[in-house]
Amino acid sequence: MLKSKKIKFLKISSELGAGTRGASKGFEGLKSAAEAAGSKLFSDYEIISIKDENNSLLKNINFPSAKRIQSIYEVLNRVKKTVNDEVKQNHFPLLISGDHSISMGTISGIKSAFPNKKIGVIWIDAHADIHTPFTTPSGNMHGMPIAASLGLDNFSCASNTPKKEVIELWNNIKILGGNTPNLEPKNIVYVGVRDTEWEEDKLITKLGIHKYSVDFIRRNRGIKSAETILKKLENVDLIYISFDVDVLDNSLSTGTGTPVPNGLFLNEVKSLISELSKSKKLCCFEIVEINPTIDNKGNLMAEMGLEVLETLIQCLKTTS
Ligand SMILES: [Mn+2]
Repeated sequence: MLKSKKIKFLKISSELGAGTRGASKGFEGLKSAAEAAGSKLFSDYEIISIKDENNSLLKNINFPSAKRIQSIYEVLNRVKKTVNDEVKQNHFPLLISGDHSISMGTISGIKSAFPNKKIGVIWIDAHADIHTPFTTPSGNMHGMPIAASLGLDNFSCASNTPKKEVIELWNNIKILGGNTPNLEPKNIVYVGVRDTEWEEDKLITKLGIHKYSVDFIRRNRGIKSAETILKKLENVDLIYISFDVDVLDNSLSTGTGTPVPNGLFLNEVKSLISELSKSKKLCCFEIVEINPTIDNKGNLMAEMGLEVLETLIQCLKTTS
């Protein structure tokens, strides 16, 4: 990113896409971690809050194959609009979101601001999040943002029959950023993905999405890994990094809904993200899935997240 850009925090406490409750407290967790560490992170930048619809959690689930899709759609529209406005003003939106379903709005916002630009996505996550309402075993929409951004249904692996209303809303989400899908498969890079389901594996193989394992990042370190990843994205115009804290090893990712063993260590993530952030194409960053309410090691997960954000901002400020 260029250091001339103004960083703006976007706070989104929506947790409707997750199966475990509590990701809405991610921002508060980070704030407490910052206070405890004497970090001025949250006083140095403007924070824009986006209204959530978490009160819909009190209502019944009408659509098991895409839980809370109506309320999520409302939040996604707000996220899209705010991200669109910020990137258009040449600001750098740094989203602190609840669950990962929000990234459907984030990517749509970038696309609607720059309809003719090619967007690249670096998806740093233990999960591939390429389910659809037709394939999901859980119905949790935080497992669907990549499929939505690609405009896919994955009918050939379908095992659910979503209701008409769900299909309509899903189709709207797929084109939230404009009339064409937000992303092309070749412009997505998965980092640290290690917990997928067969419906996802089939699609990833069919589409030939680039994948870099934990071992690859460990062997190549930050600089070489970042170089390889950015080379894959050399034809895109803009890059968005989506960082799900569950990419970290489960010894560190204590406060997140879906922890997975054999993940990255903190220094590996920090060094990768600091190298990636040197790209002038980087236009937006998002951190998701911090859930302090289930953290059995105090506020460790948020402390890890804070360190990553501090490192990122340090690099953003110095990249010219
Ligand atoms: Mn994940």
